[in-house]
Amino acid sequence: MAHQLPALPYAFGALEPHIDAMTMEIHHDRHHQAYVNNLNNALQNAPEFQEMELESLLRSLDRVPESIRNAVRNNGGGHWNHSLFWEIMTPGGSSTPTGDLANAINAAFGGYDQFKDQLKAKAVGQFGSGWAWLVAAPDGSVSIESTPNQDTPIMQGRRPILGVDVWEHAYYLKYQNKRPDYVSAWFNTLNWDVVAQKYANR
Ligand code: MN3
Repeated sequence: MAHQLPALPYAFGALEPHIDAMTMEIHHDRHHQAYVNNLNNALQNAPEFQEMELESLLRSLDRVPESIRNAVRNNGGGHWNHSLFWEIMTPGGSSTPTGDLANAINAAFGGYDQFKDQLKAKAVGQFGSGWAWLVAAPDGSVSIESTPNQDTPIMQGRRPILGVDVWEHAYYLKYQNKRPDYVSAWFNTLNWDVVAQKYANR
């Protein structure tokens, strides 16, 4: 079964004014769709990997034929990363972490504001295109990391529960070169209920 673009769980304009409707439409319908299409196209040359679930595929890149490995890495990573990205944003939802996740964030960073500062610094500091992540370890501890391009901590067997896309296509229409302003606004879109669920299921 071919990989498929997940439906956006809210309207393109639902995250205004923080993320504009045109950016959301192009980002989801064109960029994410292209990752899905390119992944499916690449896998046409490797039938034994077509049925593999996406996370398993991303953890098995060393077994993917070299002729399509980069295509699977870039487009499979892009598909996974964006699927998470749409899910953790919402026009509603709780605006700050609660419960066990709040405790883990406080333990790791000293508080929610400090967490935001550190994630923002990581996102702004990522040279060129990539992502910044909050990753949950099996023991419940959390950490911040970044990846270039469409690489994802999933490829190293780790569990990102939140990620911010810092490719220019994610913000350039509204924020132009002002990546820090985009990241600051993006925090207002987060659905901490969904992130907490992912933390619980780590
Ligand atoms: Mn993107």
